[in-house]
Amino acid sequence: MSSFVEKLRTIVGDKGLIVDDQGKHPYLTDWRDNYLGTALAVVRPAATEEVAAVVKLCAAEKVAIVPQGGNTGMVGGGTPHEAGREIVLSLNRMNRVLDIDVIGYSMTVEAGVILKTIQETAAQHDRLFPLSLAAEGSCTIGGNLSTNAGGVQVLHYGNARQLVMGLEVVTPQGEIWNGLRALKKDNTGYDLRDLYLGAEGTLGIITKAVLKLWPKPKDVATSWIAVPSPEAAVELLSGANSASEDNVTSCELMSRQGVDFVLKHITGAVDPLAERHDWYVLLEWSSTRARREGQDGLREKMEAYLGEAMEKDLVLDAAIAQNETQARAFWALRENHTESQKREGPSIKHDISVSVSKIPAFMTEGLAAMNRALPGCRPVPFGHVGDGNLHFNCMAPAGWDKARFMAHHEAISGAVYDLVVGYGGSISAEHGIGRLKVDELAHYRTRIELDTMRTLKRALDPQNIMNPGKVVRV
Ligand code: FAD
Ligand code: 2HG
Ligand code: ZN
Repeated sequence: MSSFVEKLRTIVGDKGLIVDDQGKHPYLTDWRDNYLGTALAVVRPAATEEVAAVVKLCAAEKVAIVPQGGNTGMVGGGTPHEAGREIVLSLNRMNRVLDIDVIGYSMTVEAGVILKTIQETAAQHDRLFPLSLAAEGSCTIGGNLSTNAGGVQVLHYGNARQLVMGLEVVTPQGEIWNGLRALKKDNTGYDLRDLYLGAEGTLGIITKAVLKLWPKPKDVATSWIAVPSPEAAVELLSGANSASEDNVTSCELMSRQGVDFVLKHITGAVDPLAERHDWYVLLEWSSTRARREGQDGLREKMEAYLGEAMEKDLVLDAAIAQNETQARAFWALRENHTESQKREGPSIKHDISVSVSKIPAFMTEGLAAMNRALPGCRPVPFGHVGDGNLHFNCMAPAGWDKARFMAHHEAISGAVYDLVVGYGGSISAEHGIGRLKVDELAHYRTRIELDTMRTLKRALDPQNIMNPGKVVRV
């Protein structure tokens, strides 16, 4: 065993070190099975001081560090390279909720706490932590903050960046920055916190966070709606904002193709509507005001609104959940999109955004561009239409293997991204850059943007040991 690994063992103990191939394997590959890397060791510190000591050792020995949380990322940011002197630093043992301040609406947690645990802890105290995504049972808050994750409630509460007040970070030199402030206002110089949020582990390691909490909703209405087109979906959402008295918390668009994959691959999934339709919207309104006896609640208001929308031909058919079980079943149809596409076969993902009102035009042009790039491919556009964020995914023609499909990757993604940029949009709305989109970032961001990013990276991490080769090359 090398002396480097033995020094790691002195810091984190046997419990915090994985060196055998079988044990390391799950940490060396990504959720999408796109990458398989190597690492000298997987290191699992139990406390911030241990993280700092590991980073100091790596800095002295010039070993690179790949931080990892739940390893659910979509762009390979948490996976080590195929060759090189790297360790994976997993935060999964740092999984304690440290404090909940019910009066001050905040919670302090370690970086490795699973998102679902945070949601449940908040709920037990009659509070809400609104970050919500299909990977919530396995992703960690450190990963969420490092990717500035989005999810299904961004249009109301904002993305991860908006849900955090303070951070503790271990710098690439192994120093501990304690920025665990529960302050709503703090204009004391440059915002260091914002620098680390969304940095994908390239500038430092997030070890703790102070999160913002909200009042827990007391009245929720959820509907599964067939709409004639993406244009109708956008119009429906626009009207819903006032009809709901600004209580729209989710608005997700899906195509028939995506729903068909869920029905095919996910046991227990059921189409709530009798007839097939081309497009669907999952709309959710929620309010902190409880339903009152004898008064209309959100469900009745939503029913009235959808009735009016039907008369305007914005809605073809709809089902409103009558209880939580039904609402969960609607959500399962949406949340299982990613899993069912993985089971269906190879896919190329495009996590793009344009302004909400441009979604319909983008959809028409984008679908045509994809089909031109590879006739016979199976587009699966879906996602957070209320944020202008589509998962403009492209599945391989039926029966194709990954290698055959990937030969068309550049043509397909180039066509989609060129169009996105023409619309003033973004080539990564919520999943980040990781390793997958490093070249695309270099191509689509301006020289001054790239220079500024590189200047920051070089200043904070002059040895380039913090997740090198991810986000931006220096
Ligand atoms: P990891 O995958 O472990 O890491 C992600 C990145 O963060 C890597 O670059 C890693 O190096 C870095 N990192 C991790 N922890 C730290 C830390 N403590 N300090 C510094 N850097 C760190 N994403 C969305 O935005 N919206 C969605 O709706 C969504 N839905 C998903 C659904 C499914 C089924 C799956 C599989 C993924 C989905 N994702 C979604 C992507 C993914 O869940 C998010 O990116 C999530 O935030 C990653 O968290 P993680 O703990 O798994 O991070
Ligand atoms: C979602 O919104 C995730 O479900 C994953 O961001 C999207 O599978 C995808 O492309
Ligand atoms: Zn998403």
